[in-house]
Amino acid sequence: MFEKILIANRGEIALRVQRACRELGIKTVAVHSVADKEAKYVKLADESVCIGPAASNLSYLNIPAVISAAEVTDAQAIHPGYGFLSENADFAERVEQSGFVFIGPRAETIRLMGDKVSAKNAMKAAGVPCVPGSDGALPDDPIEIIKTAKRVGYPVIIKAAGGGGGRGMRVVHTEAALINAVNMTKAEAQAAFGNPMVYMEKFLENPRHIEIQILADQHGNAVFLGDRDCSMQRRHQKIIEEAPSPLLSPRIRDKIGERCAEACRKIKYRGAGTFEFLYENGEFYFIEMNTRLQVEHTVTEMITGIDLVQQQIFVAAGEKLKFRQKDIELRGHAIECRINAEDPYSFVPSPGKLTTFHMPGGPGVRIDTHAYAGYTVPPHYDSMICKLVTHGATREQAIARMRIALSEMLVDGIKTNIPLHADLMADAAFHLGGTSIHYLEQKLGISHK
Ligand code: MV4
Repeated sequence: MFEKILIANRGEIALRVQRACRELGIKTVAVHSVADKEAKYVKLADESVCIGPAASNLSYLNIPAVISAAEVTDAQAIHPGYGFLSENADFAERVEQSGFVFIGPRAETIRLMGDKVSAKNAMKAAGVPCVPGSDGALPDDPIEIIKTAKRVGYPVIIKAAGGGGGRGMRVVHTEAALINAVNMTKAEAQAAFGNPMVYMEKFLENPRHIEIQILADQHGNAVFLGDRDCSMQRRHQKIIEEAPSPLLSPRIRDKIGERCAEACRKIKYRGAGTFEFLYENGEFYFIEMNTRLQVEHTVTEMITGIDLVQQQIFVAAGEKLKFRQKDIELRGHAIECRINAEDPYSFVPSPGKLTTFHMPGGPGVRIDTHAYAGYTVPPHYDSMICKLVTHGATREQAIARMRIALSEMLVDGIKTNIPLHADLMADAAFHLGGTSIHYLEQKLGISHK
C-alpha cells in the first residue's frame, strides 16, 4: 500500500480524500494556491506545498507544479479529486511517466472517454444501449447529414465530440435549420475544444438523468454500485442527487448495472467510474462516461456502506476487489443537497467571510465540507461549500431528515442556496418520485435553450 498520497485538489473533496487516506494510515500532501493557504485541509495535511497564485490555471491546473510537488515530498500516488486535472489524459500520462501512480483510470481510457464519439463507439461495441444517431462523427457532405437526420427523426441534437457536460450542443427541429446548425456547432467546437468533429443524436425531450457507479480493479473484476438520479439541475449544474433513483425497479437496475460492469471488463477499465444515461419511457440511453470520482459519490456510499475513495486507492495500488456483485446490497435511500455560496434565486456567486457556520446533525446526516465559522469563501473557484447528505430507511425518511437538517443549518455572512433546497424538499413533484431534467428550470421560470 502507498505510504504517501498527494491530493491534487481543493475544498471539500481535498478533505474527503485526506480523511480516506488517514483512516488507511497513509500520509497526505496538500497542494494549494495562495488563496487557499489558510484552508482547513492544508492545515490538517501531513505536508503542504504552495503551487501557485489564486488563478486555477496557474495553480490547480498547473501540471508541472503538481508533479514537482509530488517529487519534492516523495509522494507515491496522486489523487486528482473531481474537476481540475481529474479527466486530463495528458496529466495522467505525465504522472505515470514521472514514476507516480495516478489514482484513476489509464490515460488511454481517459482519452477514449474524453472524445464523446469514441466513447459512444466503444460503449456501443461493449453492449451498452446508446441514443440512436449518426454512426460516429458527421461527414462534411450536407446530403449525407440530411439523410442521417431523416433516418433518426426530428428533433435531433448536434453535439461536439470534444464537448460533454452540456457544452457544445444544439437542438434542431427542422431540416431547414439543420445544415446551418451543424456548421455553427462545428465552428464553436473548433474554437472551444480545438476539434470541429460533431455527431448527431435523436433529441430526447423529457428524460431523467440516471447514472450508474462502477468500480473495477486491474485483474478483470468489475462491479456496479447501484444508480443515482441527478435530474434536479440547472444549466448542467446538479443541485440535488439521490440514490437509488425512485423510478427504477431492482430488476431494471440490475440489468443496466450488469451491462455497465461488463463493458468495464471488456475495455479493461480501472478505478471508479460513472456511466451517464438519459432515461425515458423505460429505456436507458448512454450519453457519456465520467472517468473520475464524482461530487455525488456520497449518496452511493450512504446506501452501499462502501468508501469509494478508499476503493479507488486499493485498486490503484493493484489490489483485487474484496467483494463481488452479490455482496453489494443497497440499503435505504440517500439524498444530497449541494450547498452553494450564491444567491438562491439569481444564482450570482456570493463569496466572503462566514460569520456563522452551524451544521446540523443527528441520525442519518452527513456533512462534507471544508468550511467553518470564520472561513472566507474565496471568489476564484466553484461556489459549492458544503454537501449535506441524509440517509433513511425510505425516501420519505431521507427527505424528512433533509428538511430538518436544512432547517437547523445556519450560515451567515454570505448568501447560500439553502432556501432553494428547503423549497425543493417541499415540492410536490419531487415528493411524488422526482422530476425530469427540465423541471427546475421550468419551476424557476427560465426557458431552456
Ligand atoms: C441530450 C439531451 C437530449 N437528447 N442528448 C446535456 C449534458 C450532456 N451530458 C448531455 N446533455 C443532454 N443530452 C439527447 N440525445 C439532453 C441533454 C440535457 C441534459 C442532460 C442531462 C442532465 C441535464 C440536461 C439538461 C439539458 C439537456
